[in-house]
Amino acid sequence: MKYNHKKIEAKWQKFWEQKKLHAAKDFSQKPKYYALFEFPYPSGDGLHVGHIRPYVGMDIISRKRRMEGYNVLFPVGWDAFGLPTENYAIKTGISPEIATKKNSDNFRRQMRLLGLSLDWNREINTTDPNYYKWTQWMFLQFFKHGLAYKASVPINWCPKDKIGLANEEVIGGKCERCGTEVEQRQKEQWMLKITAYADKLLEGLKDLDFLPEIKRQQENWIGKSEGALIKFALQGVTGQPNSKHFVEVFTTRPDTIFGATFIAIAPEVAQKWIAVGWQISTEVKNYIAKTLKEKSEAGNEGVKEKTGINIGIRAINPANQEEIPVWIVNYVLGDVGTGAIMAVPAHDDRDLAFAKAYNLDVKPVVARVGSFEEIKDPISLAAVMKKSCLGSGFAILGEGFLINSGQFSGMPSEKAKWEITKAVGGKREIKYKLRDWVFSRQRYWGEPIPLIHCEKCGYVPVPEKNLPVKLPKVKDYQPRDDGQSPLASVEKWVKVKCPQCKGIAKRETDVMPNWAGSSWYFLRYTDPKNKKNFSDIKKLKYWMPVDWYNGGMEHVTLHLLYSRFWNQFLYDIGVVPVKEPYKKRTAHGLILAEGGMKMSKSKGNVINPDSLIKEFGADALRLYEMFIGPFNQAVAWDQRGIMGTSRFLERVWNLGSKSENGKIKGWNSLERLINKTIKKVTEDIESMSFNTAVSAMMIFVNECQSFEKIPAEIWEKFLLLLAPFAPHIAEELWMKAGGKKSLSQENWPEYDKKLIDDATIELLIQVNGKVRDKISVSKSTTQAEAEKLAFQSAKAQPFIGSQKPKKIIFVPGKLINFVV
Ligand code: ANZ
Ligand code: ZN
Repeated sequence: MKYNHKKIEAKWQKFWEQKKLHAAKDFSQKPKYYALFEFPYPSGDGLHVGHIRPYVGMDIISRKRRMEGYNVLFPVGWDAFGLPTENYAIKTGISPEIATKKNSDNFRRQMRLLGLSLDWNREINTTDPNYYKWTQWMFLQFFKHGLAYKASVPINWCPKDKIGLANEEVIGGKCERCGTEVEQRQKEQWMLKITAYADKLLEGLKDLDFLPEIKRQQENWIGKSEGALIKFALQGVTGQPNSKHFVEVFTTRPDTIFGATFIAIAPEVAQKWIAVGWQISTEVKNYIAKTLKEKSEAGNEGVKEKTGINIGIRAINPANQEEIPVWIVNYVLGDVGTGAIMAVPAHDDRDLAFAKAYNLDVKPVVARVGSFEEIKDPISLAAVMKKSCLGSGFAILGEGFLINSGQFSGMPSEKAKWEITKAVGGKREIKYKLRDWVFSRQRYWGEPIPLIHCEKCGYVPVPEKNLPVKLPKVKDYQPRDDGQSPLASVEKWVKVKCPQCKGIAKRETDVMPNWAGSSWYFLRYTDPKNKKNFSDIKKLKYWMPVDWYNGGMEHVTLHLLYSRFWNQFLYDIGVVPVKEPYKKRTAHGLILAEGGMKMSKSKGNVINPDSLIKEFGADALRLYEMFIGPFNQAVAWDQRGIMGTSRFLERVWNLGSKSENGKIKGWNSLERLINKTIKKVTEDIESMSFNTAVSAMMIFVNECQSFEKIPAEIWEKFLLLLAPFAPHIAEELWMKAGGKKSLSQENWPEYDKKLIDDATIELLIQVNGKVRDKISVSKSTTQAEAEKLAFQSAKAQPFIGSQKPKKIIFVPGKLINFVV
């Protein structure tokens, strides 16, 4: 019988669903396992082959876990609020609800065709009022705990999309979505105070099993740095009494203070000085004006060339009382730290570049050595400094031992940081790069922020019993030219009574950003239909945390951080049972178009899975997605690849008829191979080395080609291994081989350690009892292999001769002796 993927795949998909084989059971004798991938945004274009990669990866994990005896939760849903659907509504007039329904129907259909072992009873949709009721409820908890506040903030404004963008959504000064140049605008926005959780988010990372790269990116994003605020007295200020003037700098390297050769302040700071009456020359004033203009034009990218001007004021270094000049420069930011720095050209690249351009002093004060011994005498110190990269234009970065630093010379720099801070009367200070989360959009397709504004009472929460605040129907989805949400035009909806004083009040018309619903969706899967709560605490206790979460690298600093913050907050107010939502987080690489370009609709190089499934089958597609390359790396699509996996499956199919009970010739070597394959596939799945797992299975199948018959016992083990990767064909062949249960109810195969021990040993080659050669071989080398090797041995072969030996004695793992 020919391999008919269409028939087989439809048959098993129906079977799994009818028998509810992939449904997660709340509470069970079995241990639980929660496997998760990032739920998709249901776009109008349907799935493309890049989406599928993480889905299949996590499906393999889930299927393996079921076979290992776990009660698995493997859910899916739709992250459906957001711009593309809204822009589609603006263009076509089709309501976002209708478009979302159509798109998610299509995604669901495609995911079913792939044979993903999802629990379809737990499907969720962030735009369903029964879902966003709880997103709103959670927002109110933030509000009640003082973590949601309104502030006027400079925002990145996309003039085309008419939307405020988070910093993360601005790429190279342009809107991430449409590529339009982003403007800066001052706007009232709702903010979530994620900065209050900066330390908890850092601390929490320590015990998590996240890829090191993921941890590093989150740490950098939070950007904790410990430094000091240090005051420098000023001299030569005119227009104000001289005595009390000083400038305060923020530095992460107070240990380098003896190397400070000038003070650099931002033009914004200089402006403040002028505002309080300092007299500054016209030349300097012109420089300030010019620089401020330049800075605003350069936007987020910052200025290209460093410029500055010496303003004639002098600062006294509190460490050694030396006078150093004060400069206004364009590379110090007005809104970071104090807007003023002590510049240490020898140890900071930016300061060095500037000092070179303006001919300022460079004074090294830290030697990069592992111990003070290395620089104790002047000669070795000179040698160390000569080797430093200063000469070639790079600052000396990092820790070391202090030199040229008065009584601190010889001290390790880490220690010197705080000793010097103390000595100069500075203040130790912790700073973060993390900023609060802009949490409102002036658009339509999002969760309405459930607040009411009353002239008398201020912002008042919508009472819980009135949640959800549903999105009203509108005729026009276009944002208004005044920058307000289209909701602002729905007067009947906006006008409400104040819940507190019953006076006339107005609803908030901003909606939440598209990161809101995805910040807690993993909680909802544990109890998706609950009407009384976002989830039953008992179910949360049973299922949480997520055991394995896979997602994109591009979400590491946004969604992953936001959702950890969200969960930590819910934990703190006692409504979720675990501090950290995800135990383990991995990431997949992108799939690029043939030739290595990014797949995109505009380039017309997107590959849709529908036709591939039709032609080659879901199993072949799944297998190719896993075989295409290392899971965590970007790889280019190659149509020949899927033809290859499809041919492989045909070969597997044909092998099915070779399986036979009982022992057969050559069984030993095949038995060893299947055990090795079990070990390889078992371990490779755990490290997401799916590609090498597939190639191990290919090696096994190749080996089988040379056998007339295959022992049923071995064949069945192979099918168990194949099941997570190509589940349909595996089920069909399993049934044909006499299997009674679905493979998901069978046990994951184990390997026999004795049969795969691959330690190498020295094998003696003897001829008539005399050792003629020693070769290192694997411990499991068979007699046949050993004979072959002996004949290849240049040392032993002449003694064996070409005649057939009278007798061959083989002691596995020790020796082979030819009697000639
Ligand atoms: C002296 C120094 C010596 C510094 C040295 C660095 C190296 P991170 O670590 O990124 O937080 N800085 C402070 N405020 C600044 C501002 N408003 N604009 C531009 N740069 C500013 O950076 C902290 C360092 O960035 C601070 O430590 C300061 O330079 C600079 F060998 O002070 B440092
Ligand atoms: Zn009121």
